[in-house]
Amino acid sequence: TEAVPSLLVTGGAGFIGSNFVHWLIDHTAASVTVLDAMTYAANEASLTGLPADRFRLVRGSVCDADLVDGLVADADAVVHFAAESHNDNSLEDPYPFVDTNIVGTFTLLQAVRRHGTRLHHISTDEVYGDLALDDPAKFTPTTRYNPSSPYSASKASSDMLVRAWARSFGVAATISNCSNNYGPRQHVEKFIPRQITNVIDGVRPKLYGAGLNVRDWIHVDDHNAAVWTILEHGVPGETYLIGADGEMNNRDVIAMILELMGEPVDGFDHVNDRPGHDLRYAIDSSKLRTELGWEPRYTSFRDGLDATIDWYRGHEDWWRPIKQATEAKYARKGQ
Ligand code: NAD
Ligand code: TDX
Repeated sequence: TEAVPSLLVTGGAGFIGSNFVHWLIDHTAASVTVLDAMTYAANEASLTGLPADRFRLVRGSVCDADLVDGLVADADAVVHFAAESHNDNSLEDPYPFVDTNIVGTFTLLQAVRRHGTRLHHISTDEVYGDLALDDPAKFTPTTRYNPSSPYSASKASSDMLVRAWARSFGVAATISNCSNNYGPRQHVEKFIPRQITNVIDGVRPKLYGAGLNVRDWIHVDDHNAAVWTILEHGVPGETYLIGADGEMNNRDVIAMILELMGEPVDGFDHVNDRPGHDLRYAIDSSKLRTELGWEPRYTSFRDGLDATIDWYRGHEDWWRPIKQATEAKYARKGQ
């Protein structure tokens, strides 16, 4: 009988990583080790209810070379989600972004190189910079890198390291650049959960600037199904863009949240804009669809958003402990 694959998932206590772990347990036979530094962005409650014989959590940093080497030695493949992920934080204090996103990815690359281990690196569409609102173009795997924020610059750097280790050292690595995710277990610092939990608290949603900025929304389960497809069938050295044709501007997203939650659609506040705020992201995912046969299952953003609102309504115990400190930080910046 074939041995059950053993996966190392970095950053598995965060938003997308924890959903990936649940997805793996539900949809595959894999056993999973999560390596997570349990920063402010992690939530141990995101990993409750997982079977002890298939899952374990190791607390530690992807920058810890000895720890990473030992874990990689025991894994059949590594999926690398760990990162500092919030643009606004990267404008306040960029150091942890350089450390975790760049040095952490370097540390992992050295380990998978030593052990000949398959790696999938999770990245973002923000490495490509932004598009004009009326530009018919979308991001493709050949779009020039042009990051705007310390966060996106650190992710672009990590992608470049992965490409170099694949080409120069033959590391069996794939990369995916995904658009904005939404769904359960996303930190309340992020746009959609911040507004949903504000409305639950009777606080008006907060829109940066005029709010005409467009994001290309994808449900986190669709992202993770694509990651699994790439892990199984992707070609080492290749980059795949993940997106579900979900472009919408921030003002319209807030209006939809308000409407779904039974509030007047104009019941939001304009607050200070983000410095360097990217205008528009848009993903062309045709390579992933054509070559690997992936397709999104959440084709209605409205339905996915409605289900996400239900999740936050039903899991106040998950987000309540982090809500107040998150809002206090925004309040200091007039956001
Ligand atoms: P998140 O902030 O919710 O989770 C990140 C996790 O990484 C946390 O659990 C945190 O504790 C952990 N972590 C941070 N530093 C670490 C370190 N040094 N060592 C080990 N673990 C560490 O982020 P997310 O939204 O789930 O994003 C996950 C990945 O997906 C990131 O690489 C991000 O760049 C990428 N991504 C996110 C989106 C999105 O819309 N959220 C879109 C595209 C790509
Ligand atoms: O309160 C808010 N009001 C608001 O208008 C917040 C928190 C955000 N915004 C705007 C800024 C963006 O245009 O909403 C949009 C989405 O903001 P974020 O949730 O901070 O996401 P973004 O900056 O687009 O980055 C996200 O997608 C790409 C993730 O956080 C990244 O990790 C990922 O790489």
